[in-house]
Amino acid sequence: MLVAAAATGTSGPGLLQKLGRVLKEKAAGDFQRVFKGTEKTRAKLGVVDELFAYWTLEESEDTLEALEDALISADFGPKTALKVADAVRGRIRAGELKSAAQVKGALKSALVDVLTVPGGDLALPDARPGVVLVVGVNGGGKTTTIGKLAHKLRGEGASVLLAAGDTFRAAAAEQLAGWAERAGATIATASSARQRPDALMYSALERAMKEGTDVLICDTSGRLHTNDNLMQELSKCKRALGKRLPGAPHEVLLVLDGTTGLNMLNQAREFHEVVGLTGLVLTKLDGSARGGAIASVADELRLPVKFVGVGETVADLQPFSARNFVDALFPDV
Ligand SMILES: Nc1nc2c(ncn2[C@@H]2O[C@H](COP(=O)(O)OP(=O)(O)OP(=O)(O)O)[C@@H](O)[C@H]2O)c(=O)[nH]1
Ligand SMILES: [Mg+2]
Repeated sequence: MLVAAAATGTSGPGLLQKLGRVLKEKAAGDFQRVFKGTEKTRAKLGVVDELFAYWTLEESEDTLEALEDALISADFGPKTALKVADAVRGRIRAGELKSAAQVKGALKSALVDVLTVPGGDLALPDARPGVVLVVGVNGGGKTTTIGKLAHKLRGEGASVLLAAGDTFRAAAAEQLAGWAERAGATIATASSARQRPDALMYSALERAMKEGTDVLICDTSGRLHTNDNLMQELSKCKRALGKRLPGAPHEVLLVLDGTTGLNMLNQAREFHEVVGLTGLVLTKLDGSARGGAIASVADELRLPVKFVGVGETVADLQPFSARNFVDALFPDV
């Protein structure tokens, strides 16, 4: 009866804190979706297996250079590619790796290390409401991600309120309302055409607190990270939430379009500087051969990837597992 209990505000303590972990455990068996969703990036990296097929200890330096190039061509970024190649090089020199299979294993674990940043689960506080602010450039997949996430949280018995903070695009609130209906969440929309998004979020949070809602998720308009005014607006939204509830928002998630490639690093840097991100969501991985770029963002900004989007259905939002991601990109043949 968790659903009813949560809806009436009587769910037991700890529900919110557990949600992130529960979502991850449930998705652990969903490797196939991640595998399918990384098809294009994997194809791009197919050359790595060819390199290993001809690997010899004597010529390992050439292979490592070719490996670095292969990672760069799949958008891993020069710094990350070098870091990974160096980690493998160090282990070859230490005499730890003697076969191509061992070198491949070392490559994979170096990548898992790069992609593993502490705090990868959705982190919500013990007391409700947990507040999640979702930001990113235009069309990256923010609203879709919010809908999928709301669906998952409702499935775990949490009550969810969605704040239609995209007051810029006319159809945005309707799109979010569609997701709210499908997910069984409620929605808070602007009280007038002139209401600013920070004011809207402040009052949505007030409502969530009054109604005993477990999780408030705030949508925002897409904006370019180079547009100062719009970035400042985002900062205001964050402040408004914190003013109403100290500590809120508990999560500030940046949605990155998986087809963007390495330019996502600049986006992430700017958004992080202005609003202080707590995590990343990588969407549209299914349509991209450039998924490797996320490794650079995680590595250089030390931000955890929390979810990946590998398709348009609800089940296609997956809690991120570095191990699964790397296994999907470099399957053992
Ligand atoms: N294939 C695929 N499509 C996705 C994924 N996530 C989102 N999309 C699609 O990307 C398009 C844009 O998604 P939205 O959620 O509207 O993006 P947004 O960031 O809210 O866009 P704005 O509000 O205009 O900035 C939609 O057609 C989604 O269905 C994904 O993981 N895979
Ligand atoms: Mg949107």
